[in-house]
Amino acid sequence: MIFGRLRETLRNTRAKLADGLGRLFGVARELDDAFLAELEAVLYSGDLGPTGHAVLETLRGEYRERKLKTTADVRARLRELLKSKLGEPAAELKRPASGPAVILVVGVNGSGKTTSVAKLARLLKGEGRSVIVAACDTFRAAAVEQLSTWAQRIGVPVVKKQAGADPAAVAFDAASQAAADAVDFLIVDTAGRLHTRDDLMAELGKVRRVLDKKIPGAPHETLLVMDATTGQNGLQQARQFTESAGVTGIVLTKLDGTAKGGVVVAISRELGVPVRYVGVGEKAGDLLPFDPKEFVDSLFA
Ligand SMILES: Nc1nc2c(ncn2[C@@H]2O[C@H](COP(=O)(O)OP(=O)(O)OP(=O)(O)O)[C@@H](O)[C@H]2O)c(=O)[nH]1
Ligand SMILES: [Mg+2]
Repeated sequence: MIFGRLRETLRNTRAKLADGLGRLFGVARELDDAFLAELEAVLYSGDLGPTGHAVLETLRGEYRERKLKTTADVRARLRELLKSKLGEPAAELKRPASGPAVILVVGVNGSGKTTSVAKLARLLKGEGRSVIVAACDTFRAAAVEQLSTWAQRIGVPVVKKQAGADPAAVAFDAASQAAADAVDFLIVDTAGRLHTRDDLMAELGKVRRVLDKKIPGAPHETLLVMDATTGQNGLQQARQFTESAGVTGIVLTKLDGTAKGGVVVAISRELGVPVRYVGVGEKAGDLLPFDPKEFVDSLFA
């Protein structure tokens, strides 16, 4: 991830989290319980959630054991702990030994799915991969148009049907075309849905089965698109989505517009699936592969 770019994106998060950390660590102070309480409040304001609390418990324990003697010790250890909570960067997107890799994109309404499909198509195309996209959000005519417009701009083919068509039928056509053209990636856009809507979750199941029938093993990745501005609230929703929809990775969008960037730490920790990409704006180029270590460094920069 381009460091400057991420740093800029995290402006709002930094305003709370990083500047809070800067204020705390910027002045010479004794390390005491009050300092640790203030640190916990700063992490809380940055939306680190329970992860922030867990980190603080570790720091308090080490302070009591006199392993941490100064606020500088705490700063270094905090950085280490956050990095370890975030884990390693996600591995490459899963791909079959031969044939197209299929990426299914899911999430609640308005989270940024269609935009992310387009951005991802552009990213992969930029790496020299051949890509097609499928407009399986047939719920609204505007959705098909939106993806078609993006696809044209980016220069990738789009498979679509009229609004109201069965999403699984679009998936079938798209998988057939992807296999026939032997493209590297097929990216499938879907309609927004809540995990609580059994009928819509069943529809998603049908899309998955159709993809798998045409391209065995598909979808190889199921990316849940999550709006970072929902912070901890979105996390609960994401947890249930992850369980019921076979999610293998997260795309965290709108990181540019939020002070809740700390939610990244909580997501990686609590959902058990990696944050793969972050959305940092509305343009086609505004999707960055997510690197946990750079994220932490940009908070402390
Ligand atoms: N600032 C910012 N805006 C974003 C980002 N990603 C998406 N958006 C905006 O969020 C809005 C919704 O994006 P869509 O891609 O249409 O969302 P969706 O999940 O496909 O929506 P539905 O299909 O209606 O469920 C649009 O105005 C996008 O431009 C991002 O990373 N940053
Ligand atoms: Mg959409």
